[in-house]
Amino acid sequence: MVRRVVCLWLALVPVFGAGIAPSEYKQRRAELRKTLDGVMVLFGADEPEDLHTSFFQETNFLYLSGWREPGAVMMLTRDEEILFLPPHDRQMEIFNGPKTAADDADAAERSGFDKVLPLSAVESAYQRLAEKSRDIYSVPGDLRAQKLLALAPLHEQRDAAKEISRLRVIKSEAEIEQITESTDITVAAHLAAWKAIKAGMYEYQIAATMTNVYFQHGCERSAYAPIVGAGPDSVILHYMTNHRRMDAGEVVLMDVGAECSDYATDVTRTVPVNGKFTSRQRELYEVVLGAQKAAIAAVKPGARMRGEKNSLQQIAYDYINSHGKDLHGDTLGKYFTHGLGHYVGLDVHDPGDLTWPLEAGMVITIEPGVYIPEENIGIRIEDTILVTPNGAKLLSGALPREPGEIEKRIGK
Ligand SMILES: [Mn+2]
Repeated sequence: MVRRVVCLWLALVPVFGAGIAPSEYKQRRAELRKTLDGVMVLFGADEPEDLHTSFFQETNFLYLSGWREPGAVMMLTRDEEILFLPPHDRQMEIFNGPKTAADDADAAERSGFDKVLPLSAVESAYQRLAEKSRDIYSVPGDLRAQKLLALAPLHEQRDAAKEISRLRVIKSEAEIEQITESTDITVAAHLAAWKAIKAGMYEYQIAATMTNVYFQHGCERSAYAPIVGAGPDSVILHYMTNHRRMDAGEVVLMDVGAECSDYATDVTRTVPVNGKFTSRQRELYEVVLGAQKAAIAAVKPGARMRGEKNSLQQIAYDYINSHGKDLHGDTLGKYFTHGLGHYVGLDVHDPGDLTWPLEAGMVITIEPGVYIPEENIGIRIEDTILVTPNGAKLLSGALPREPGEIEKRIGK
């Protein structure tokens, strides 16, 4: 009986998107390869030894390959693309399932790479490609890369992650579809939490309500550890303990987002535990909401998140600093203690320079906040937003932000 109920419910949820087509991964590599003055060496993630987590591919490697098996290496030049795979380890495969090796007949077809070689060929291939190369691109701080690079010193070293971020920052249609899906499911998670919230519940119960929604939808993990903080916990920016009882008269800040089909989203709402903001909470809430609206209104191609006079960061700060006061009559700007936003994609904090001018196809968050420990009130409102040719599309816009609308839905 229980099983039937669950199945019925699942039948009502949206069907997963098609994911990223193999041809798109190949096209991404082709775009990147055109820009290279040498060889790029990338190391994929290894099988984790920590049993807390299953295998997840490193995101630059994933972006360029879609390859989901551990221990792989990739080399890219203008003329060549090679994937290196570890040999079969039958003992490991008993535990972790069958894997692909370079000598499997279908290795090239499965990977979409022109050439697939065994891991043992990495050094010789690198020396051959480095000989013809001006620059070597690798991810700074990757020890495996450093060891390999020592085989061909005297080359110009360049940051592979930076080069790849120029591509990653502009999302394709398929990527926008995936982020939209993660966001839709996350909005459903927030709404489920709102319905459940009541005084006396524990923060972890709200976190569990939310993660349950997206795991039931088949999302593979949280895009970041869920943050559910009430009262004094609401002022801690990355509070992840989620272990305190929530009481009437407090606000609860929920910064929770899913990762579905590899793509993240990032959504925060702050609501009253007993369904009604105090007048002080509402006053502060309106300041943060006003700042968010002012910043979102300024989102368009050419605008900048940071680094110039009229940046979105400055617009939000100026709004907060010119509206409302603390208990001592001081302005509120000093309580906005973090950046206004970041790129979102395969990573919740997707790579890219926040001083770059915005372009259509970028996905960002706008998340002003005010945190006043003295009053045990922390308020953050965060939406995931697509930059369009004319402005902004709130991908998480289906989740209410107006305080009156929120009050109508808490605990109901
Ligand atoms: Mn965020």
